[in-house]
Amino acid sequence: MTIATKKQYKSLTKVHAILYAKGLHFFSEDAELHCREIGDGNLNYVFHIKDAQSERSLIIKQALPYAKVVGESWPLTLKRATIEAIALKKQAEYVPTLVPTVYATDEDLAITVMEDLSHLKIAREGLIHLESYPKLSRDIGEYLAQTLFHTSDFALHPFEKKGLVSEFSNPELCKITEDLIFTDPFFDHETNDFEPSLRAEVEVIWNNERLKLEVAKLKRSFLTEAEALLHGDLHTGSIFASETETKVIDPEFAFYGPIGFDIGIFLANLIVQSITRETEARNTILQHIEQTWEVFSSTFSTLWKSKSIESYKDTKGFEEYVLDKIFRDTLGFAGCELIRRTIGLAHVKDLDAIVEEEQRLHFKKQALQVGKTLILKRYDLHSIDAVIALLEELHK
Ligand code: SR1
Ligand code: MG
Repeated sequence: MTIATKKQYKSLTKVHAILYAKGLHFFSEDAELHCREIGDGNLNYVFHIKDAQSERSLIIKQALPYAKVVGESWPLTLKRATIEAIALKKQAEYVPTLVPTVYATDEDLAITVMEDLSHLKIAREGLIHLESYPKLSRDIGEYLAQTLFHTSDFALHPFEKKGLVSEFSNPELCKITEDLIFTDPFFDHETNDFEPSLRAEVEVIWNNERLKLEVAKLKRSFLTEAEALLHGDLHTGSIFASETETKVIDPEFAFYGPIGFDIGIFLANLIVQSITRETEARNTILQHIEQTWEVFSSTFSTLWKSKSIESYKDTKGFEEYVLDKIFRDTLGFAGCELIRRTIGLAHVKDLDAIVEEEQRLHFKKQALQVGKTLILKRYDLHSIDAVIALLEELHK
């Protein structure tokens, strides 16, 4: 009789990672494997393993039992490795070319073994260095429409959809978002982090009851609206890109939430880029912002017409109502992301790496301003063009 025993979790070193890779039988027996730890995110180890001779390579990603960005004092569930792996597999059903292939998973060690994408660059890094990603917004618009439509009630039998809602229950990672995006930045909370020169602007936010009411509504949507399987953390650091390829990685925050959340997070990170750029380079980003929404909404609409199982799909006005709700949510969530990336715990390099202080503070103030406007005016901005006009206005 074989009794399956749980392996004891321990965090990998580079030597362990090589031994682990050898056990996968992905490389030949005599391969001489080289390993680099390349994780630059907030939460995990990422080992890049390569056989120099055959050029074969793979990634071993391991979740740590705490948040790397803070340290061991912030314990974090290892279940997020499983969530990430099952989310990648689910997304691959709809957008196989836009996500990395998962080769193996190991729940006890919180490991996901996957395709090596190191020939690509993290989009945030590339964008900061003004690299051009002509496919980025088309691919992300497509990714958003396909993954969000196909995992929603518009495409799935209610039993299947509710099964997925429960499979993707991710309370601890959701709590991070609830705190870091929707709560802490709007109060004088210890996790916040901002330059003393921004205090006046920050206090205006903390004292703005109208703004806080709108953020409370958005937080409530995030907490209660299980519309579709979200990536949950779709910022430009969760995307690998080149001129010809786009791959969305890192869905450890995946759960069932409001459709506009993924779109809003992505657009907010593009907006940060647009704020920091000069005219011509800025236009490229504004086009990406416009195109993301256009590709998302037109693809979602095509899927609605061709694949929706909803009895009311042909009822006049219903599709428009759904897309309009997604658009308003998108703007509101984008606003929250802009504010938290500027004054909350987890910042972005696009702003923080600007050495010249006056310039950096100027851009940060603009990010806060746009964030507030998107939240407060989300019912007055009637199209993505209105959002672009708002961003252009900043530079007049
Ligand atoms: C403690 S985790 C901080 C942030 O990093 C992740 O990428 C998420 O965006 C989270 O809010
Ligand atoms: Mg991440």
